[in-house]
Amino acid sequence: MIIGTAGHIDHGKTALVKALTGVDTDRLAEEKRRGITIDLGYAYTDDLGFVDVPGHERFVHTMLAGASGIDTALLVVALPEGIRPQTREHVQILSLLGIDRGVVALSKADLAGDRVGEVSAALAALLAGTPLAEAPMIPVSAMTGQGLGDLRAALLASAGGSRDAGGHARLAVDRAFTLSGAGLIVTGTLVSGRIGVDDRLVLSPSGLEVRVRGLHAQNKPAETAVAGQRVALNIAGPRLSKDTVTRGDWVLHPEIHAPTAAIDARIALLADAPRALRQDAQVHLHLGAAHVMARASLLDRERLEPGEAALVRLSVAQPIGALARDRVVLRDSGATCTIGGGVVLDPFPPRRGRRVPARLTQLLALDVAGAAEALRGLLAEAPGWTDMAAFMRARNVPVEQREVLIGCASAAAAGGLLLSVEAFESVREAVVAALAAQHRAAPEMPGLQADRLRLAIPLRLPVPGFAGIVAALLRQGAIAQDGPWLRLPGHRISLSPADEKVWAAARPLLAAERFKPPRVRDLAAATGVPEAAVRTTLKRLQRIGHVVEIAADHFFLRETVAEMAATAAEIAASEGGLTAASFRDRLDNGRKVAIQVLEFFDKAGVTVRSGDLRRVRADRVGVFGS
Ligand SMILES: Nc1nc2c(ncn2[C@@H]2O[C@H](COP(=O)(O)OP(=O)(O)O)[C@@H](O)[C@H]2O)c(=O)[nH]1
Ligand SMILES: [Mg+2]
Repeated sequence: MIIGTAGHIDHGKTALVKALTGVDTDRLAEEKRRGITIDLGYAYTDDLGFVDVPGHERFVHTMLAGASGIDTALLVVALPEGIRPQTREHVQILSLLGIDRGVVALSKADLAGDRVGEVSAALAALLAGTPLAEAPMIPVSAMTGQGLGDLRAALLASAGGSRDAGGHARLAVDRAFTLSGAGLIVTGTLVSGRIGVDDRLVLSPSGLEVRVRGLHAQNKPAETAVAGQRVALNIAGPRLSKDTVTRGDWVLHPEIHAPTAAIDARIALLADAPRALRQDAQVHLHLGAAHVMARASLLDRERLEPGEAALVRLSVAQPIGALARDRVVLRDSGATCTIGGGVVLDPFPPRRGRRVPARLTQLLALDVAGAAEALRGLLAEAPGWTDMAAFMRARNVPVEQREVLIGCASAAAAGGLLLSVEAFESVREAVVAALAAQHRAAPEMPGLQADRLRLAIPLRLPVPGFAGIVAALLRQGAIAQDGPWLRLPGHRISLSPADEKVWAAARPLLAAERFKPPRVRDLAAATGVPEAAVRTTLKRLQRIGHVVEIAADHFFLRETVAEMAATAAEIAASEGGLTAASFRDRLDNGRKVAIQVLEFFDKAGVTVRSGDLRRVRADRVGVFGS
């Protein structure tokens, strides 16, 4: 259990942590000299772990880095002073971070024990409606020891459920230092998963590789650490040094290393925020232990008034690590006050169409805690599909848990997409309808190639996704495939009566002099069919594989082209290469036609020419069939 202190400066936070643990967390010389906490301090007993934060208004960003990793808050309010500005601001921050467990210490009871009623009434009003509304209030004195036993008991009682140990490991770094003899140490809260000695992880957003040489969990040496613990990792890696790690970095599993420059979030503006949030306002964004400048673009309105909530795109100049359900806190551009915050809905949002109604509906569907529920809700909205890798990464779902999740959401997975059963069904219907229409319009054609088919259906699916769905439909037997052609299982190629007539007349003529067949003009003359009609018919016959146009208006039977390719291969094998002369001699078709055929073979990749000699590619020689 990690307890974070909160409250105005000088209200006795550090003194209470010391009274409870014996540890003085004000360890910096400057902290000693000025008598204030400047950086995060850490103290542990056997059963409690404390993150002590500064109360000074100038160090609220540090308080935020510490508070983002805690489970339980110890809100300290000095009885002589009562509620002060950072009492309010820290309460707001705890509330925005969703921290719903905590204890209020009414400190310095030795100085103003008679103010308990008054201060606790004011606090009850401040906390009303926040997640800490029910927190117990205990008068204490670090000086006399009054109430410390009760305080400790209340803190232990407020310990809650553990965090998500199922996801990939993700540690929010709040400190990095070197220790002589050990090397680089990073500390932070493990917000999900587990980390073990020898694990290979990534420092994010920099992407540097990290190997875990050793670790401490809750200040004790350990083999593994689990979500919810404060962890110190001794890490090593090429190019890794104290200067390459900063507060706000993540140490995480490579699978969830995906720095992002844009985050779609649900943001609430505090009721007492000084002003409305305008379109594209600059804000300080706090996420995990990170703190960066961001631009806030309102997605569903032009202005966000205090007390209201909106969908907001937060854009940052340098990509940061963020996942769905991460809490964010916003402070004003001058970093003088906390103005609001909320929860990340989509850490990998699309670049385009951020404000279209369908997109906003999707974002609302994602605004639930459970991954399966979010997936089901998302797929229930148009277009009914989403990218599987991005969804699973955003929700930190490891591969071995995906099948169950997909099942719980009643979704289908194909080609890297997740689809609702209805969406899959409507793609199937659209594919079948498009093929049926194609077969009706062009009965002489074998069907449609995959990309034409993809563009022929109303859903705009990405190429690999559509390929996956096609594969599934082929497995189901809903469609069939011939080479690159997709068709309905029952489709048989048929020529129109007019084409049938031309083909019947032309075919024997093409076969009679197969290596030097008549050209389109000669066929027209011989059959009495207009030249243009002969040409279109032959082009159609070429598409379905009956003939091949070797040169303009010069069609050969497909099986003849296959035969000529085999002949070329034979010559090349027996003579150690293929010349135009030997090819012409074998086919007896004259030098001009022989060369045209060879040049066609060059283009088709059947032959490769160097000077006067060609070689035949064994892997291509059969492309025209047998
Ligand atoms: N009389 C009295 N003084 C206290 C008590 N707790 C803290 N102080 C004093 O209040 C001042 C601020 O305490 P500190 O713990 O540094 O406050 P923080 O800024 O909230 O961490 C110090 O001078 C402490 O000695 C207490 O219970 N009784
Ligand atoms: Mg302090």
